Amino acid sequence: MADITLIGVPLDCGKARQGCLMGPDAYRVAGLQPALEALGHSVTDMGNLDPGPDLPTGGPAHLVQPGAVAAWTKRLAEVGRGIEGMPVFMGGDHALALGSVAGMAQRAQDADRPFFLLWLDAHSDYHTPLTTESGNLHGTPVAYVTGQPGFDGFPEVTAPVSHGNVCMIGLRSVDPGERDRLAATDAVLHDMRRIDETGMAAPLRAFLDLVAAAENPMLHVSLDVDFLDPSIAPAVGTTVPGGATFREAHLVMELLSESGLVTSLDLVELNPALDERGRTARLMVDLTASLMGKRIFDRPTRGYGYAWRG
Ligand code: B3U
Ligand code: MN
Ligand code: MN
Repeated sequence: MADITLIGVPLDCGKARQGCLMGPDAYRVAGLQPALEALGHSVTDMGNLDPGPDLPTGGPAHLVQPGAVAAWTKRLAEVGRGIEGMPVFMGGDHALALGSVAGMAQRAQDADRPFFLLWLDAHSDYHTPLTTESGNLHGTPVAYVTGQPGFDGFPEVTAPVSHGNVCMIGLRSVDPGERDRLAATDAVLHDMRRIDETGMAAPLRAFLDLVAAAENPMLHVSLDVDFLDPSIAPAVGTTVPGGATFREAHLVMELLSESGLVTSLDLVELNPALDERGRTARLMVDLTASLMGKRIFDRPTRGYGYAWRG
């Protein structure tokens, strides 16, 4: 069983539309802590973080609140680096991943462990402040944590994630400014076209095999609500049709759980103001429970090649 720390991140500065600051409380109201405790985990809620004052930043004038995002990045990277056990970053928009992923990658480097990143999202979030058209920094975390230039005034990335250790699943909205730079890397990219052909299990298992082959790896999962189809998860500002179905999403979580490889998690982009009677928040709680071991029936790890290492 895992020692889980819930970290409230009411970060809402990664884009113009407000509402994600209510995300942490929506997860609390939807019963995230008791759902994980019912699975036998020990769970501590450390409450909501405060980023402190904005940092001085540079970059193009159309960036949305870069000083606030930089302050959150610094705070979250410090918290992630220092945390024991398994953190769950309850967002907040996806700009929180600049800090959560940087912090977890630093923790991995401190412990001399290889670090892997699974990005479950409709978007590739590979803009830099120099390429983003919207100016929304929630579209930039993967570029930041892999050490791309252009993040003036942001904390230096001292443990950059290598592209070959990044896997994205669910892609269906990638801007031209991201696509060519991303395609030139060795990141593993699965768009929904690929998922239509193969289903979720094969590409995810292939990535988990890669992770499992590493020596004592750490795996961070960043789950954007818009990975899911908007028909099951309406509470997000950037809905894109054609996302993961209810069963596909649970399968991803169950395979991740069986792998025993996941060491940290982001839950991002939930906007409770757009939800329908809390159903998206509840679905995200259910998916997190699947990731943390909830099963219909137990399946032995036989055939998957992994053992639980929690
Ligand atoms: N790529 C677009 C849209 C976007 C990225 N991430 C989200 N939306 N959630 C942009 O604004 O960077
Ligand atoms: Mn995202
Ligand atoms: Mn997204």
